[in-house]
Amino acid sequence: MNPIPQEKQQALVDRLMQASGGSYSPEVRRRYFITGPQWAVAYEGQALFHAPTRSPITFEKVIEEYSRIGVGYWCTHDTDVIPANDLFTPKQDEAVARIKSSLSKHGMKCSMVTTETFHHPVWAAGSAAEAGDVREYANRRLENTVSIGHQLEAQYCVYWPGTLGYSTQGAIDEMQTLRWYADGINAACQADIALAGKYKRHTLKHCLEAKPFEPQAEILLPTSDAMLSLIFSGLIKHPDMVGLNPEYLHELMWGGAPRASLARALLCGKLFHFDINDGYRLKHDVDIAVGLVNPLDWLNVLVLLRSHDYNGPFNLDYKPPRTTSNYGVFAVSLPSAVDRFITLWEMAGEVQSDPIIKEATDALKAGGAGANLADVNSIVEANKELLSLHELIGNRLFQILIGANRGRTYSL
Ligand code: GLO
Ligand code: MG
Ligand code: MG
Repeated sequence: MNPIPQEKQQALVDRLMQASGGSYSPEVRRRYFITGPQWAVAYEGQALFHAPTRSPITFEKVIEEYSRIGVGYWCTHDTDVIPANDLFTPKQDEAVARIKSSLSKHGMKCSMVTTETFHHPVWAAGSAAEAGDVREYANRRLENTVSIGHQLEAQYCVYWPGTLGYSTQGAIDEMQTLRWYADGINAACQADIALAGKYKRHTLKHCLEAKPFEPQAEILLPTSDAMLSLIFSGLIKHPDMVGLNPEYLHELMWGGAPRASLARALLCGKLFHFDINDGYRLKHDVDIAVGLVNPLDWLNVLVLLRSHDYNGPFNLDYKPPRTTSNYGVFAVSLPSAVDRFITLWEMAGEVQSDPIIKEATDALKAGGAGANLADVNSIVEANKELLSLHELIGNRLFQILIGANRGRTYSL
C-alpha cells in the first residue's frame, strides 16, 4: 500500500469503521443508561512519563459529541469544567448556566458529579490531610459539588479518594485519617439533605470508588470491600445514602474477580453506579475500553448484572488510547466502546435464555438422586457425573461469545 497523505486519513478511518459494521444507531444506544464522563473523551493522552498528544476540547464539544453518538448522559468532575480558582465565585454560576444550556440544547442529562480530590496541589497530602484547613476546604468542595449536582439535576455523586494513603510507613495515623475521610462523606450527605429540601429533589446517591494502587503507594481504602467496611463501620452518619461505584479495572488490578466484587456489592444492596472499562490484573490503571481485553469475563459480569436487575449507570470511565487525533476519539474510540458494551449486553441476554445453559444449571441445582446422608461415599456417587457440567457451561459461554450458538462454524 502507498503511504496515505494526512488529509486522506480520516476518510480511511471512516471507511474501515463503516466496513467493520456492528454499529447501533444513536436511538438504540440511548435506550441504555450509558453515561459519558467529561474527562474520558477530553483526555489528552498525558501521564507521568507522557506529554499530552491531543488538543484540549471544551465541555460544549464533549456534550455535543456524546449526544450525536447516542450517549444520553454526561458526568463531570467539578474542576473538569470550572477551574479551581473560579469555584465558589460568580464564574462558577456562569459555568453551570453554560453547562445547563449546552445539555438542554443537545437533549442530554447530567447523571453524576464528582469532586476532583487528587490533581490540584492542595491535595498533595490527600483530602483527609492532617492540616485542618485542607480538610475544611475538602468539605466545602464536596458540599459545593453536591450543590452543582442538584443544579444540574444529577442523581449520583461519586468519590474516588485519590491520594488517601501513604508512601512512608508510620507517617500517618490510619484510624484518624479514615475518620477524617468519613467526615468528608458525612459533610456531603448533610449538605445534600439540606439542598434536596431547597431544590425539592431527592437526595443524591453517594458512591464510593476504590482503587488498589495509584496515585499513592499504599491506599487506605483499596477495594470495594474496604469501602463497604467504611460504609458499615458506624463512621458514616447516613449509611443508607452511601453505596459504591466499583470500577471493573480497579477490582481486576488487585487480582480480584470483578464479578465477585460486584456480587458482594449487590448482596449488600450497595451497587449504585458502575465504571466500565478493561485492563490487566496486577498492572496500573490502564483504563482500556470495555471488552477489549477480557470479553468473556465481561460477558459474565453482564449476565450477573442482568440476572440481578442492576439498573444504575454504566459509566464509560476509560481513556481513549494515546493517539494524536480528537477526530479518532469520536469516530472510533467512543462509538466502538458503546457498541461493544451493547453487544455484550445482548449476548448476556442470550446466555440467560440459552436452553443448554439453563438445563445444565437446573441439573446442577437438582443434584443426583439417591444419596444416603449417613454415607459420604454415596453422596459422591450420587452426584458423580454432574460436575462436568461446570466446564460444559464455560464452553457454552465461549460458543455464545463467538456466535457458535447461532450457527457460526470453523471448518467442522
Ligand atoms: C481514577 C478513577 C477516576 C474516577 C473519577 C470519579 O482512577 O477511576 O476516573 O472514576 O474520579 O470520581
Ligand atoms: Mg473510575
Ligand atoms: Mg481506572
